[in-house]
Amino acid sequence: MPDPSVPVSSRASALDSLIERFREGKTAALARAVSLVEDERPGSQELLHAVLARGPRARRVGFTGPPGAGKSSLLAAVASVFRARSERLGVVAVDPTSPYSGGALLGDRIRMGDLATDPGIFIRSMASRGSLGGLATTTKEVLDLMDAFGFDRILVETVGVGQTELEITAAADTVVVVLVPESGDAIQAMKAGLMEIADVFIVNKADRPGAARLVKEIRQALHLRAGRALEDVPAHHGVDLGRAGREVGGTASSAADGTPSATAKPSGAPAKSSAAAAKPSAGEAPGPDASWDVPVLTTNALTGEGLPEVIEALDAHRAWIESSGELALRRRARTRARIHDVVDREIRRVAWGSVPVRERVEAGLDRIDAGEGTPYSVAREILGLLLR
Ligand SMILES: Nc1nc2c(ncn2[C@@H]2O[C@H](COP(=O)(O)OP(=O)(O)O)[C@@H](O)[C@H]2O)c(=O)[nH]1
Ligand SMILES: [Mg+2]
Repeated sequence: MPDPSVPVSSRASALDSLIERFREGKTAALARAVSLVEDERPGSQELLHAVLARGPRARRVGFTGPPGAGKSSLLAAVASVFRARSERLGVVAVDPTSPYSGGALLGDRIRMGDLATDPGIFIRSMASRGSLGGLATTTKEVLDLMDAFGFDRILVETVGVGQTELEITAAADTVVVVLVPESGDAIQAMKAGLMEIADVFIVNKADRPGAARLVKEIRQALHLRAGRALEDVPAHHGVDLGRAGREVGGTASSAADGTPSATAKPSGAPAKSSAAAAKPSAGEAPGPDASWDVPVLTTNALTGEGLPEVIEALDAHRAWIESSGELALRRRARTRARIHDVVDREIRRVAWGSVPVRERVEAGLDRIDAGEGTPYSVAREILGLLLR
């Protein structure tokens, strides 16, 4: 809602100068822009519109997995490698359980100490939406801001609690799922939907017992899934109905109540990249290399063991999504989901911010109490008012 105490003209000129400083690459302007978007303050949509026109460029890598798996440690290790390549990095940590503050990155000052003072890296931690998690639209908008600001790469950490974990596909081009021997077996990971979202699996804490067994289980589960998915794929590159249905289903369920359901595939989540799932759908030419074999790697984030293989896998996945057309598909799905999100958010704002609507709700409640209506009759009346 516009703040009536601030004259519109001065707000507009403040926004213009923010946009200008943002475009000049001033980090302070990025920080202000992020706050503006995060708090959904007046001007945030104009700001996003102004800076996003250029389209996405950054390489977005998401790390997800259970708390304590070593996501932050791995992210820090990976970040150091990319910094050594002179890449400019944006980092977003979404964790409802860790009280991140100021420059205290990712819950561990010591490991990230060097990075926290590096001007080539911009770090922001954000809250997830509600106790069930889920990436807030504003979080995805912050990633877009970082992209527009010109970072070469954006690293995102989300803690694996239900929807947040799966929704990382809506934010990242490459999804790294981090598990540890203690986090359970591959069947659990399969049930949690992790096989669908992982582009790279990492079994971290390889120094602990059970790492090799977990790697083997994950590989078996991936094969199982690829085999099963293959049965759904019609011959001769026909229409992949299974995939089309999933996409429509996910979108419909998120549009219906404004919140993605816990069971649905995250809205806009691109079809994932096992050999079978990457089969081209209707109208697409098969890419030069239409399949991606999800690597299952082991690391020790504390010693850096396995890190070169992780970097290699990230680079290989990048090359694959670019050459196969998968990146374009993922970006398109992401943009579609964003349009839905913004429309949903605006409809809610318009509906529940309207005084006549709120009055109708109260009047409707009185009628329901008097036995003269139901929530449905009142809702119909309100919709009639809004759509008039
Ligand atoms: N033994 C061992 N400990 C690790 C490893 N990676 C991370 N840790 C430790 O596990 C704990 C959780 O790590 P953190 O990166 O904060 O996990 P996150 O919650 O997934 O971000 C920290 O105490 C780390 O030092 C590893 O490879 N081996
Ligand atoms: Mg962490």
